[in-house]
Amino acid sequence: MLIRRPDDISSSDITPEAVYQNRRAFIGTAGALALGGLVAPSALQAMRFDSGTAGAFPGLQADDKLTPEEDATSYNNYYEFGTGKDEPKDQAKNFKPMPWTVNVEGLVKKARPYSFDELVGKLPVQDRVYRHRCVEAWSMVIPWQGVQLKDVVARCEPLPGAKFVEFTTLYDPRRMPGQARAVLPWPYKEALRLDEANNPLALLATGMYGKALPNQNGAPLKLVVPWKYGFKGIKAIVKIKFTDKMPNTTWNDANPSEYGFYANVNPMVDHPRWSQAKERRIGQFLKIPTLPFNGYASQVASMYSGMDLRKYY
Ligand SMILES: Nc1nc2c(c(=O)[nH]1)N[C@H]1C(S)=C(S)[C@@H](COP(=O)(O)O)O[C@H]1N2
Ligand SMILES: [Mo]
Repeated sequence: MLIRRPDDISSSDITPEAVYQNRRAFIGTAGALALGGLVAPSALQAMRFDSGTAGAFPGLQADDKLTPEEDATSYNNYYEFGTGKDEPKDQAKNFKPMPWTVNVEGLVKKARPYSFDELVGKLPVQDRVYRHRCVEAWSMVIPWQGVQLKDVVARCEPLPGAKFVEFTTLYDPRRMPGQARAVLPWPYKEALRLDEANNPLALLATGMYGKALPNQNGAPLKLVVPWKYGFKGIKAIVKIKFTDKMPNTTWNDANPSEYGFYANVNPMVDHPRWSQAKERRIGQFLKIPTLPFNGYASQVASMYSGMDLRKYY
């Protein structure tokens, strides 16, 4: 017998049942938190906020709820530790992120290695609750801690000719077992235009949910650019290089017709194999509409004015 659903809900709006059943257990406390109008202090007490109001989190929508920490730390994309969503948590559990060195290279005043502390230490710590939209059409809402990328850029002292910033993940198959398989061209690389890197929304995250960044989320340093698809958010960064030419990026190299350099969230431009008009919010039942620039249009759209966003996807 058919199970009847309200007529106004089409089946494509409904999260596949197995996924829903899997997630149900975690929806409880944190999932019930509404972040639109106010931030419930109890569940976020471990966090420090910029100004203590939800207004500090532009881009959040009235219905957005914080994703349960358990979901954000157990449903991951991190192919260096396996291609299954549940694999990074397990396969990265013995990874030692410290000590950590980041090589700053290219068009900078002085190219040199920076220790983790030299790179991000003593910069103002940011607490930001951001929407996170994976190109695979699922999404989360995550409280990050980190530093503004623009502060790190300034610390690196780029030369006037620098127009792009390229980021590279650690390549060490002994520490990252997924790199033994050629599922991607290693090491993972990502890049931004310099003006994108200097946008106040862009972070280098060092923590989430008030704790140090878990290994499976990219410890000790992960890029967070909330108006772009999740694959731009490169994990375990060991190199930052300033260039005058648009760098190659891993997903674009692997499949240029499916993954562009810009990767701005855009419900109007479908992935060749699926629609990007809606998203499955992890932990929620009904799919929700995807927003231009993931809800951050008023902060970022001007950087792309005059560009054809179908061509520069
Ligand atoms: N080095 C590296 N970074 C990566 C990935 C990866 O496989 N390797 N996956 C990307 C993708 S597709 C997404 S959606 C996000 C997931 O980040 P999260 O696990 O913190 O949510 O990381 C991105 N950064
Ligand atoms: Mo993703």
